[in-house]
Amino acid sequence: MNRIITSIAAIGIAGLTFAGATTAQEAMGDGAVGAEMDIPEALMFETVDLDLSGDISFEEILEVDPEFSEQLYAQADVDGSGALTETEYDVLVETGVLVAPEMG
Ligand SMILES: [Ca+2]
Repeated sequence: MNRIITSIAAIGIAGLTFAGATTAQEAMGDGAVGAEMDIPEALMFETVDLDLSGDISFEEILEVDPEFSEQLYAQADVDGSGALTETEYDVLVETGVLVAPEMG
């Protein structure tokens, strides 16, 4: 239970960053689907789920960010299943906790 509370706190903090990004996107006047963020292809669930298992393993996260901490992964895994569902993974992306690797 304690882990879930910690997780919610972490997402709350990251959410502050997310709110800023949303505002910036609105400022661009894109007018696109409100719920969808402009997620780089490298961070899209379908891209990261390398083995097409339908969830994101810690190893798959490391392919995106080799420095990603196991602790953060455990916090993102809200139901403690050991893998991230698309919903759990999206939280990491939308809060900016997981960022795309630098290109080039
Ligand atoms: Ca997978």
